[in-house]
Amino acid sequence: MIKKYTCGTPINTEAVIKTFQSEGLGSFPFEHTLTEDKFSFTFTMEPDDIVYGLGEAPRGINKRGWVYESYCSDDPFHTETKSSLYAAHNFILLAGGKNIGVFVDFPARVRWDIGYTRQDTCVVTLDGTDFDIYVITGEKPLDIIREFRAAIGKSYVPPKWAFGYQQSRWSYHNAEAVDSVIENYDKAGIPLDCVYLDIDYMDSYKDFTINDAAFPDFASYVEGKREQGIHLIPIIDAGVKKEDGYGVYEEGKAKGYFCKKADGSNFEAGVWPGVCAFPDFLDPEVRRWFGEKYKTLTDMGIDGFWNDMNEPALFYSVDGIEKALDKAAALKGENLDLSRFFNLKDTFMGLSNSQEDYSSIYHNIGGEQVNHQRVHNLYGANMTKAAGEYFEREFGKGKILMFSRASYIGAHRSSGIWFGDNHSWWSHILLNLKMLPSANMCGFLYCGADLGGFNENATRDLVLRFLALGVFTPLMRNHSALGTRDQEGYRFERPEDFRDVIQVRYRLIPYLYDTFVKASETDGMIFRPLSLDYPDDPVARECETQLMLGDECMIAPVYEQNASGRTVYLPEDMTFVKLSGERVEKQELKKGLHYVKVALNEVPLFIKKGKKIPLCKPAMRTRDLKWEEARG
Ligand code: MIG
Repeated sequence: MIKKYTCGTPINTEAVIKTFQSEGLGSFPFEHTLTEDKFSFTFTMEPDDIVYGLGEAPRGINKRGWVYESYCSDDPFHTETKSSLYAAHNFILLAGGKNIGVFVDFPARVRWDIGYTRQDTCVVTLDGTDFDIYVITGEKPLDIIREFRAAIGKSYVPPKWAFGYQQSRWSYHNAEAVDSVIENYDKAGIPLDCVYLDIDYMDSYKDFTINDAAFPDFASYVEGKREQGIHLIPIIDAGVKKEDGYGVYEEGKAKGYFCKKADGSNFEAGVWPGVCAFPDFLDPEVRRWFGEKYKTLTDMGIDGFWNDMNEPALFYSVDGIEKALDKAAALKGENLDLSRFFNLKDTFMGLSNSQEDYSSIYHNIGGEQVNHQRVHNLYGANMTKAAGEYFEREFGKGKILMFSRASYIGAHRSSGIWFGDNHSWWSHILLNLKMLPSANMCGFLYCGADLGGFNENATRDLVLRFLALGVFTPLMRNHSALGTRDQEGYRFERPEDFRDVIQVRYRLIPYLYDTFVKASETDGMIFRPLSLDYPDDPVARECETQLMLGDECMIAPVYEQNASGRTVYLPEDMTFVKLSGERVEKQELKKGLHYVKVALNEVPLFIKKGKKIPLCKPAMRTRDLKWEEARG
């Protein structure tokens, strides 16, 4: 059962699509405090209770013992002491003595102290007093999740080819670079469906333009790749370059479509293109306008996009850098003591993504000027909705691949997400794994991390182990940052090991696709923590390195350097299957702890008794898969 509690006049986030009757705070079931500018509520947790949720967020599947913040953040260091990542997914589920779900539908900052200040207490604090909170009760945790998901609407389903293997890098600078990726993958016999175009495909980083020198006759180039069975996926950034004569900027400016400052002038900040203006995605008219801009690229045959920098990420604001430069100029010739030096340094270090800048932005919501901080967590979600709404109008559902960096619940209906700038760290294999069920609870089914890791240099074994987890994630994309070691599968010795792992993905695509569609249609989860399926099993309850997948199986990737296998816990008797290329090795294992060996070119999978997984023959492209061949 879902009960909705309303306070003040909440901004309509469009997260919930079912209608519920609002109740006042009088009957709100948690202890709470309402001040002039904050609302907080508290509940206690029994020692054995588990708190799930928060979607894309740091730390474990069980969120207890840390403090999180819903505040979409462009932060490329996903260490365990962080509180926020790029998304704001305000759903938590307390499971144990009591089962209760809470969705805080409020697009400003929310702080979740889940046993950080006091181990047995959860305190949720909203930076504002206009909100809806949905409290969901049900017999089992999975019932609560399903009911919540039914309220927020069906998850986005991408085209089938989006389940193929995808290769990205910042950047494949020109057509030759892209061609060489495809050729090398083909030569190594490694399947591939998509190649990504990072910011350098654009002319001076201007959205919806092409660098013609790098990609001459882009439309026929795209068509040629498509004949080879390859989809090119360009990036779109939130900021629009301020440049006279650039159509998107000129139009946006003339129509007043950009975010403003208090004085009514456009808010301007530097991102990749230099000084940019920022479309006011909170305004439906602007969404419609910006969404239609994607047509420039779909007209050229593009059918997939990734939306970036939409927290929004700001390197500096024009006002901020001016102040900083004045400060520096005033100090010229001075003898800088420590405090003045550090103050100056902090001024420059603090230019990016500054709170002061976010506070200076205004949106037009139904004719009212609304400060950005009140709606911060909707900005990227609404950029993505702008495109999603256009795609659906123009092409119908499920034709265009799209995923976003920033997101809020509700965007799961039009798009997927990726987990942003992770590192080529062993620990990030597990971070990736832990976010999967949490994202699923919040409606985001099409998701994945940068396989092999984005920042810093990857190693061959790390990429292989990362990919062996990625075989199961709906988005299976290898991506890495500018200046880091090349990590395409063919770059390392024995590329056939990469072929073996990626072919397993293609063998599983019919199964993974069906599992995905079923989860979307039934408001279910593709990935579940073991604790949800085996709540009475004390070992399963604490397992954070394995996941249940669909109704049939369990995954347990190897996540440690130099390990030739791992310890795995079987909550019931299962068949241990090692998949490698077309090879399948099976072993029956009993419930309990086992050490299993897994070579670098093998993908481990555990199948429940009486269940079957269909496999088809691998192919170089998803379009060449014989789906009907898939048999148990
Ligand atoms: O400031 O476009 O998360 O995937 O390669 C970095 C360059 C901007 C951040 C994205 C990343 C992408 C990169 N972008």
